[in-house]
Amino acid sequence: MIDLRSDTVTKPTPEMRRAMAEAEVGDDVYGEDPTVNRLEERAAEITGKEAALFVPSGTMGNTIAIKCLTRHGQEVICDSRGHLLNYELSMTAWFAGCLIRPVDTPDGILTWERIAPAIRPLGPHAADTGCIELENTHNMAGGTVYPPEVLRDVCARAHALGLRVHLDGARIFNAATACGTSVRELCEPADTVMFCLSKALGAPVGSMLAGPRDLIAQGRLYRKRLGGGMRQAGVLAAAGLVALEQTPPKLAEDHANARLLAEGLANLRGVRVDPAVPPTNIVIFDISGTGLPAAELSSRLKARGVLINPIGPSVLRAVTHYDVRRADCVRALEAVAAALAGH
Ligand code: TLP
Repeated sequence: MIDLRSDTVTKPTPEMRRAMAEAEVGDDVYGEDPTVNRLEERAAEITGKEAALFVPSGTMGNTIAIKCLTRHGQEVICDSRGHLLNYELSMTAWFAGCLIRPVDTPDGILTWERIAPAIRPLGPHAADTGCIELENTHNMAGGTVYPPEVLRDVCARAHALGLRVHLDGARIFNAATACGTSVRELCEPADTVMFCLSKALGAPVGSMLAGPRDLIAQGRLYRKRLGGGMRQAGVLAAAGLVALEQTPPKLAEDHANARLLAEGLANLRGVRVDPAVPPTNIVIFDISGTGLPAAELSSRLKARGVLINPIGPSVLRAVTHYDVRRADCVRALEAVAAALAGH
């Protein structure tokens, strides 16, 4: 099977498995797992923040960040296609007691011009804005990337109003690769950042939440409340450390493979790719011009050995990662062309 459903499907590399087997461990709830501690220090260093916290998932990282940055009853500004709003089972409401104020964008990029009208002061008819959330890269907009100057501008203007910014950087290493800059530069303007070890970086489990020391200490307690106290988690952190050192240089290849897929798809009649040139590893394509439902194409592809998920009635998402190579993408394109034949 050529699995393009997500970059979450990667299997740990032999180096990761070796590091996991040999990891030095302790009870992390007591702060005594040396491998987790090393991973947290490394994540803080890479993002340029005071401290970091190892969490089981990106969802838990975002959930804890929003809880730390808001008060019950506030609003969180977020792009309307954001992961926080659409794929985290309403955790912002469930755990932080906040409502998401969605903002439409053509490309997933929240500029200040788009954010400003959504900011609300507390009043008899409105809840106030608690924080702003940005997603970089933006998953459902097609792996789009914030220009670094937009990130800096949004955060500076938010801070001037006393508002803090959380960055959902699940794929921040992809963003840094696409911009030719460091992860640190992209994280610097935001107050907190979550990034995933288990997406494009290829570790089997885990995400990091980084930010100011006092906020991360508070986040550690929320992690425990959510059932995320992981004890001898060094076996997982060890794979994360390997992922951090070894995978970032390979991401450009995933991006080139995504471009190859996008160009091939755009050449098929009735298929539209959004955006036309995906900047990172996510290819969103619309097949409404073929008349075939996305779910039907997905099942036809499965029968041909290719997994691609529908994300709407006529839209599918293909994600490249280190377990699919260029030749696999060429085969996947052939499968799509064959599955669409006659449509
Ligand atoms: N994204 C998954 C699915 O949930 C859609 C995927 O296959 O892409 N932020 C962003 C931007 C994400 O893309 C994801 C996962 C998360 C947060 C949540 O991470 P996990 O799955 O570890 O909770």
